[in-house]
Amino acid sequence: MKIVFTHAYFLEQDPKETVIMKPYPPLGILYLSAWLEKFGIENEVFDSTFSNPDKQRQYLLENQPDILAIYTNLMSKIQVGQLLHFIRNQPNLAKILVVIGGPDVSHNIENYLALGADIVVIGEGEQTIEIAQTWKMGFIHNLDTWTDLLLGMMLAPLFKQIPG
Ligand code: B12
Repeated sequence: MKIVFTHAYFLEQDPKETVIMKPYPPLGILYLSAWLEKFGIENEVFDSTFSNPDKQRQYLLENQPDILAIYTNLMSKIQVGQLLHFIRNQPNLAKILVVIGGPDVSHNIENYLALGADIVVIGEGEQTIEIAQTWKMGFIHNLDTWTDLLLGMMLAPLFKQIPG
């Protein structure tokens, strides 16, 4: 199960910040990555800050994650939309489960779902990312019924014990 965390803030697209030059680490996805690692669940972080959209897309085509977990805020939402559009129009990325989180989702749930996100997470994402993994492993079949969600919440902690 390949899980990749990313965002869509590119320093090269932020002329102000290239002058100030105090870019910051994407804390939200780093917390989630550390959370999964704590339970032996391997994952990668593609930090887009010092990269560009083409390199990010090439990385996805080469690495083919099972789950792509994306941070979005009002500053990067356009680039996130473009990334989603790219993924949903790439036949060989069709099987990716896209999970979106961060401060901008709570006000734009329908938009992110319409852009092709599978799961939109409001608030802290630690538990949801575990459930997403349980789902992708095929132990629950969908997430639109309460019973499945409850099952996912019960099963997810079990999978923390199973390394890798
Ligand atoms: C610290 C902070 C900053 C720091 C940097 C934070 C960082 N390193 O990530 C600095 C000062 C650099 C900053 C800058 C800006 N910020 Co600011 N910032 C905050 C603040 C106060 C705390 C965020 C934080 O670090 N939390 C700790 C981390 C661990 O939590 P988190 O990021 O929320 O992540 C958790 C969840 O969101 C979720 N999650 C996050 N990502 C993902 C991804 C997935 C897939 C999933 C499932 C879950 C998930 O799970 C995470 C772990 O529990 C928030 C307000 C708040 N209380 O949240 C505003 C806030 C996020 N910032 C905001 C804004 C507007 C900005 C600026 C655009 C301001 C500006 N005009 O320049 C810039 C954006 C710069 C940019 N390039 O993106 C807004 C965002 C609003 C929106 N709709 O997007 C907020 C909400 C403040 C507000 N109320 O307006 N910010």
